[in-house]
This record gives sequence, structure tokens and C-alpha cells, in this order.
Amino acid sequence: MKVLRIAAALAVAVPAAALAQETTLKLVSAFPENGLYVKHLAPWIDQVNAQGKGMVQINFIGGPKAIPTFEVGNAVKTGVVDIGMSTGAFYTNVMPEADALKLAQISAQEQRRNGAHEYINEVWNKKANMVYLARMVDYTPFHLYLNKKIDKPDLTGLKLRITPVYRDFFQALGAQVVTTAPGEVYTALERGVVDGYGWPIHGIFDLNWQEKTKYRVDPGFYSAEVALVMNLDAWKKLSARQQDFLTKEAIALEARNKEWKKINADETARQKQAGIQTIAFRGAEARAYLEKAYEVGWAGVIKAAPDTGPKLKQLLSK
Ligand code: 173
Repeated sequence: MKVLRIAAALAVAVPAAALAQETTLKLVSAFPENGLYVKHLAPWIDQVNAQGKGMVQINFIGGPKAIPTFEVGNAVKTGVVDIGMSTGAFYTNVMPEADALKLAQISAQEQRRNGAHEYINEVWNKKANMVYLARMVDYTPFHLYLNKKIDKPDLTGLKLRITPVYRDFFQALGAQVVTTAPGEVYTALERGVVDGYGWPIHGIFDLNWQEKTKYRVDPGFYSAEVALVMNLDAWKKLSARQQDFLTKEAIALEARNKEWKKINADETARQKQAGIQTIAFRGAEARAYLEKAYEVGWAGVIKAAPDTGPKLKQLLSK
């Protein structure tokens, strides 16, 4: 009887102890440490650490020097780190449909409202042992940047730096492609290994690519996705209070996504200032270019992930 009573008292005592415990989570960035995305995230980490005292702390480990860009997904999956800031294209080696989120035509807020966020988490939990915490880039198209002039959407004879984001699209337009992490783009341009690259409308100044860029092709396509993903076991070890706190902070991070609209306008002007000329497709040609982008983009996702691709398409399209 007495033993049972002690056991019961302990059972009550354990959650109280868990509540009082502070957990420190290790975060790495798949993007360069001195770039826009780490800059955008830094105040959020500070806020979490200020408001999470005695509960949750985030320890920023670093960028690709700590864990190479294309290995961050596996590091999060296996729990080598707790949180990764990455884009899905960098961890298609963990789950091919990670790259589908670039095809979203609705905002992160709408994705929470229509069930997309929940379904993403179901898939990410199961296939990558990850929690999809927050989408921290939105309202941001990708572009093709070139050093050779083209006058129609035909990339035959061009060699382009890509990630999985652009592969199906650029290949469909006839390009030859080579995959590199952001950290290798400058050297590839400098050595003339590539004639251009895919990248969002913002961020080309982070690693001085403007020095090696003559043209930007318009219109932009897709919607650049950068997110915080967390190891599922690390998530499950948190108390309900810690989980609620992180969820609230994740939603607050997503609420800042509208900041990208101003950043993107500023970066577009800065590109012009730097002498980057635009090659603009218009009218029916522009529409066909974008249609092709989405058509081959979804076809690629659905081929690689026939089990989840169709539902992702349904939930993420307008
Ligand atoms: O490296 C890339 O071009 C890429 O895939 C990407 C994805 C999202 C944001 C920025 C870059």
C-alpha cells in the first residue's frame, strides 16, 4: 500500500518536473550563414530565447560549414540536429515530395486554414520523421538568371545551375543542368561552368552573384519555400506547454512573411541598379512559360511520390 502511494505521488511529481525543465534545441541552416534567410530568422531566435526562458531555447549552430546543404534533411531526420532551416529541394533525398511546396499557390496562413499544413505534417512525420514547424518564405517567385541572351523560352544549348526546384522545368525547355548548393554558384559562374542559374527574386547579392549575372528572365515562377523543420522525436519529448509555445512562435514567424513583399521590391530595384537587364516574356508566351513550369513541376512530384503528390496538388493549388 505504502509503495503504491509513493508511486502515485511520483507520477504526479514527474509532469511538474517536466514543466520546469528548459530544453535547448540545436538549429542549423542549409542556406549560407551570411544570407537573407539567416538574417530574417535571427530576430525570431532572439525572441524565442527571450520569451522561452526556463522552457525552450534555440542554439544556432551555423550554416553549411556545420552541416552541408544537402545533408541538413538527414541530420534533422536522424536527430543529429533538432531543427533545420531548409527548403524542400535540399532534402528530396529524404522524401521526394519535399520539393512540392514550391508549387503552392496559397499562403502559409491559408495552408493552415485549408488543411494543407496538417497534411504536410502527416506526410513529413511519416516519411521524414519531421515536424513541419513554419514556412518562413512566401510571396517570392524564382527566376532564371543568365549570362547569355535568349529571345524566346528555349534553353537549348545552355548549361544551368539548378537544384531540384528547377530541374524538370529547365530540362523541359531544353537546358543541360548541374546541381549545386548555393555556396558553389559563384565559382561555377566565374569559371564559366554554367551560363546561368535558378534563384529567387531576392538574395543574389548575398554571395555577390550580381558580379557574374547579366540578365534576369521574367516572369518569375513558383513560390520559394523555406521552412523550419524539426526532428519528430525531439518534438515528442517536449511537454504540451513547450509544444504550444513553439507552435505559437512558428505562427508568429509565418505572420512576418509579408515582409518579403517589400524585400522583393527592393531587391528588384537593386538588381536594375547593378546593371542586370531583364529578358521579359509577355502575353501568351509568358502564360505558356508559367503553365509549362507548373505542369512539369507537378508531373515530377507525382511521378516521384504517387502516394502523396495528388493530394498535395489538390491542397496547395488555387
Ligand atoms: O538553391 C536554390 O536555388 C533553391 O532551391 C532555393 C529554394 C528556396 C529558396 C532559395 C533557393
